[in-house]
Amino acid sequence: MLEKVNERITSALSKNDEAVMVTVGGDHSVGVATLHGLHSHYKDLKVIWVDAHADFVDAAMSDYYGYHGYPAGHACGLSSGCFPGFAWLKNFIPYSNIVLIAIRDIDPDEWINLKKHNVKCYTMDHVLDLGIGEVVRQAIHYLDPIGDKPFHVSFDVDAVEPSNCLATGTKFRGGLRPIEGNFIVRKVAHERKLVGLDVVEINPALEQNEIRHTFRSEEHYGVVGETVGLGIDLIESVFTEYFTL
Ligand SMILES: [Mn+2]
Repeated sequence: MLEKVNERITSALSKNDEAVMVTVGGDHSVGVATLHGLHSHYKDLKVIWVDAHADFVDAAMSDYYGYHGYPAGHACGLSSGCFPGFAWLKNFIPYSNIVLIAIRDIDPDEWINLKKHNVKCYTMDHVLDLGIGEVVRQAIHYLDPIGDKPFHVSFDVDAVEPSNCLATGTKFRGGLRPIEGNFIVRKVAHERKLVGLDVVEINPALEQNEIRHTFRSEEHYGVVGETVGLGIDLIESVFTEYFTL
C-alpha cells in the first residue's frame, strides 16, 4: 500500500507539479511514502512533522510493535533495511531537512536517535515557552533561510490537545490548540511553497462520543464530528489567507 502511495504521488507530480499533494489518513505510516514521493520529485524537500510522537524509533535498536513508531525516521534512512517490502524506499530525506513540532510523548531511544542525528525538535515545552509563532518562524528559517525551497507538512492530529481531538488512536495530554495547528499550515503556506500536506491518524470509528457541534464555519456546523472537522480545517488552511495588515 505504501509503495502504491509513493507511485501515485510520483505519477501525479509528473503531470502537474503545481499541485499541493494532500494525503488523508489513516495511519501515519503513510508519511514515509508521501515524504519519499515528494522528495523524489523535489530534490531539496523540507519537512515539518507535527505530531505528539517523534515517530523516530530505530528498528535496529528496538522491537517496538507497530510501524507507526518508525515512519519519520525511516524516511530519513533510520531503520533502513529492517523491514521487508521497502525496496522502493531509496531517496532518504537528510536529517537536516526535517523539523518536528509538538512532540511530547517520546521513548528514551527516540531521544537518543534524535540527538545523534541532530534532528531539530520543538517539543510542546518549546511551544509553551516561545509561542507557536516563534516556533514556526524558527523552524522555517532553520530549514530554508533563503526562502526558495519546497515544504511538506505531515500533520498527525494527535499533536492537538486530546479534548479537541478524541477520534485518534494514541492521545497524549498537553497538545496544540486547533488554531495553533491551523496556524502552522497557514504560516508555512504563506511563507514558502507548500507542496504537500498529510492529515493523518483520524479514526472516525472512535468518534461516536464526540460533541457534534463545533465552532467551525457555518456551512460545516454540526455536519461532522470534531476530529474530522479539525482535519477539514487543516486542509482548508492551505488555501486560507494569512491575516496581517
Ligand atoms: Mn505520527
